[in-house]
Amino acid sequence: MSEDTIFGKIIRGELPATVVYEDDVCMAFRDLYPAAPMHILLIPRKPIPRLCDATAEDQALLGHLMLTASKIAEQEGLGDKYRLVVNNGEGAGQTVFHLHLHIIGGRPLSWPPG
Ligand code: D5M
Repeated sequence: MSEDTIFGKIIRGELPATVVYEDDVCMAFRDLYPAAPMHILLIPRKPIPRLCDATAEDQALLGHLMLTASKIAEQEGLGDKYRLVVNNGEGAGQTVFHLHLHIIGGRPLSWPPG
């Protein structure tokens, strides 16, 4: 169950996190194992395990996440130099099965990613 993930525990305040943004729909906190000088995770409060589990009902929520990611990047001083990543499923490197956007920046970002 997605509610039982580490991120579900963070939402419920059962695990600590360095929160940088929150509203009724989502919250954002610093990644515990940063892959870059700036690495923030943005999650919906609704427990959607993977992006591919989202439905048409989640359209507004997904749009809100994208716009909020942009707002957080601005708030954190990343300007227009940042990357958003969603690892979908185990084969793509997803380890926590509660949908999350990685907001990564603060260093040059090469392409393609590994
Ligand atoms: O990304 C899952 C991310 O979650 C990965 O970058 C580490 C991070 N992580 C794991 N546990 C925590 C806690 N407790 N706080 C903050 N960040 C955490 P994925 O795309 O699933 O591989």
